Amino acid sequence: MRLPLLLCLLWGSAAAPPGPPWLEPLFGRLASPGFPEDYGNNQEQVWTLTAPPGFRLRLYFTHFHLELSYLCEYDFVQLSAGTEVLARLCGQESTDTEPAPGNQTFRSPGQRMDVTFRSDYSNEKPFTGFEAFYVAEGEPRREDTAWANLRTSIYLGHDSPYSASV
Ligand SMILES: [Ca+2]
Repeated sequence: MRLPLLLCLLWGSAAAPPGPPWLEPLFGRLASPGFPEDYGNNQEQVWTLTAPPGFRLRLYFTHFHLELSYLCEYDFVQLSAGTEVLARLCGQESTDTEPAPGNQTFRSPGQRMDVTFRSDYSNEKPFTGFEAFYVAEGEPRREDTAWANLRTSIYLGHDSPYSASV
């Protein structure tokens, strides 16, 4: 009597979905404090975004209006992955030394992206800050690899060792 019951329990546990589901949101919105109102002085906010394993993050801005300063020293939005700085943005439109995001899309090199907003102690005039959206997307490199493998096997044709079993 005991053995069938044990087998049933084992079967039940094997059929259960492996591991907990991913708890981080797959998309979301970020905005400067008080948006769409002007942001205050001496603000600092950090968002740590994490995509599920095998995914990375794509982020784009729908609004960007920060104080412009040389090399974005005063107010900025910085995108980073750990210690790697991906972009430091300020102003409203890009200059030679200060990038603004415009219609650019930013991608994290891995699962993680940190977004930092900072404002210094003063503003020449009111600035409305920023609004951005992010989404986790599949790692394109894996698709590239799969496609490359497929092309290789097609190219090899009858000489391919894989075609022998077909
Ligand atoms: Ca400022």
